[in-house]
Amino acid sequence: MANKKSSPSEYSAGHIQVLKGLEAVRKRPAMYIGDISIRGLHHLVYEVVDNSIDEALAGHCTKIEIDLNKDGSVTVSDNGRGIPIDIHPTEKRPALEIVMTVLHAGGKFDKDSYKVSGGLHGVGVSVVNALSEWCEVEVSREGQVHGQKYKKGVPEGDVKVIGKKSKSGTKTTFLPDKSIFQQTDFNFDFVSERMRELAFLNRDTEITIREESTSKKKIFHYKGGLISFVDYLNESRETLHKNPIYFRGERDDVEIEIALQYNSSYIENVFTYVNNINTHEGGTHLVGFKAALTRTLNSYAQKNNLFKKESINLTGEDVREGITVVISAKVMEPQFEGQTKTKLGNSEVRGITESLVGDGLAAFLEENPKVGKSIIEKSLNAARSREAARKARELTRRKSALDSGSLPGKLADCSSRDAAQCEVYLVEGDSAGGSAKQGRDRRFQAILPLKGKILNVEKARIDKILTNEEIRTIISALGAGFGAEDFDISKLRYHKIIIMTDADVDGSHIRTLLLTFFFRYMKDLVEQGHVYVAQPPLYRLHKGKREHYVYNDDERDKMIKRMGGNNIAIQRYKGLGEMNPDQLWNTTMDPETRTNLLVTIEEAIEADHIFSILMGDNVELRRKFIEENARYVKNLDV
Ligand code: 0RA
Repeated sequence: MANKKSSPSEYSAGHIQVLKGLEAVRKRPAMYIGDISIRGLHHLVYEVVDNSIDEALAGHCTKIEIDLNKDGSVTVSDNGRGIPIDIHPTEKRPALEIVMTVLHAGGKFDKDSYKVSGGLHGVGVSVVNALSEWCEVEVSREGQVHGQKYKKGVPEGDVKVIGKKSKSGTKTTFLPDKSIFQQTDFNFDFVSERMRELAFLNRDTEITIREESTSKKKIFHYKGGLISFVDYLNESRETLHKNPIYFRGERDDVEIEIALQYNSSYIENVFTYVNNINTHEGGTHLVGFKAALTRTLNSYAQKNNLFKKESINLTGEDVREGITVVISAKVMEPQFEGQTKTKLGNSEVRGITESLVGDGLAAFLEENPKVGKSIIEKSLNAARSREAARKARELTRRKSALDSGSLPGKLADCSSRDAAQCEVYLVEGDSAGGSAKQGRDRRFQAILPLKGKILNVEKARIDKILTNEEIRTIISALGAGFGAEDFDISKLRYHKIIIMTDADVDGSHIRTLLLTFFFRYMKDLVEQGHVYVAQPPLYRLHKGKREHYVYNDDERDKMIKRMGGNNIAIQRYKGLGEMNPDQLWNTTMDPETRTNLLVTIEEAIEADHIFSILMGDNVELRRKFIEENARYVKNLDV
């Protein structure tokens, strides 16, 4: 891996350090970017964009452009100040080269600004460089363009002046290394979703994404910031008040921004960020917000006699029913904790958020009594149905359906008790359930056939949801409870939950309903990667002794060519029930050969948006959405 252009005498301790660093990254890429799947691949883009976002946070960049190029490379350009090119005092190399080649060198030049530095982001652009077949960077500063090129992170030459330009900025192009990543095709929609999110969170930044091969282009620029974000999230929902409520405040180098709006659903929809990173596990900003919301609404209701004669105390869950809220904190030195390092730990943020929301909300309620009244009424309804739910739960417990001690009769359990090894198939229909039971490896595979209608949880409140037979069966089979407060993933009886439905309209409907349920009431399950979708084959191609299963029309056509034209018997599976137990095992259930799709909520906002539109009330929006997003909702009956 030596840099051939440097003569041995030019070798310095710095160079050797760089080569060691690059080697470490290329040897263990997952340590730096999470994994080497399509997810890790996309992190490369987000990492580079984050650097431009940092420049925007510092107040020096207003435009970011992302180009997915035809040759598979990606270009990220911004109109910031440009990465400094002056010679680093101790390293004796241009700062630009250090940033591009030394691990974690990125942020050291500009201390007094908010920096992305947690989770998977913030590892530095040198990691992207190390994992790229080639990379080139162009920095425009003080009238000149400076450039440097790299192969697998190693400079091909020095930083050179390569042109003139009056406007400043940084432009980075990289081609991910095919020998590192499982897959190197970027997905326009994935990248778009993250760019949309960043644009909501940074209202002054305009983000453009283009795809050369399809000429697709999107420009995201939301001058309303978090308010636009909440409008977007509630787009398909019936809101209780016209405009989102907005707070912003700053104290001791912590900046907090919050927008919230109630809607008529029963869902608590909370997104929290620190320095633009989604804090999936919450943290002190969320704790402060929740405390202030509960306290302020209770005292407002007391003071204005809105509880009437009822002696009621609204709980946190009551006041958050039907709320959509986005919290964005900017913290100088964030501490990230939790399993996935997405929980804010800084204790000072709690009090700052709590007093901002407390004061701001109290003032808002005084000025908007009508809105105040409707929020309290909504919360009171939640409190009453919480009581009803408690009774329903007790009832079902007594019937022992939700009691972890007894399992549903329909469940064909596996023999292993080691949850980490166990998987449960949620199978559409009794006949497929029967085949699955016969075909499975009963040591670690359990089968739960689902027959009845699964409730649309987007439209029902928890007490109603709990009366649904199929849902109760699922809850008790999984053994970990449900709901934001009660779901306890450590009690989960199977670490893989695999949804196996027919490849038709009904099948995808059931799949969507199940995913919606998991997403809303067992979020950790999805967030921690326990939910999978089985991929049964669509066709069986058969000629003489040869037999092949294929999973889509494309593969079918290719396989027909490979098998040689005519006399091929093509069987199209309309449902899982048409496969015998052996076939089902061989094609769909055998861990050695199957391909399950892991359901992730990397795109949690998109998931919320899709679910709310597909399952919500707004028929016109749904029709439009399906027309525009055929890709997401293929075959979906809604
Ligand atoms: C530190 C200092 C300065 C600029 C940047 C970082 C910077 C980094 C990136 C990464 C992508 N785009 C960027 N744009 C700017 C400027 C210091 C100065 O000019 O005084």
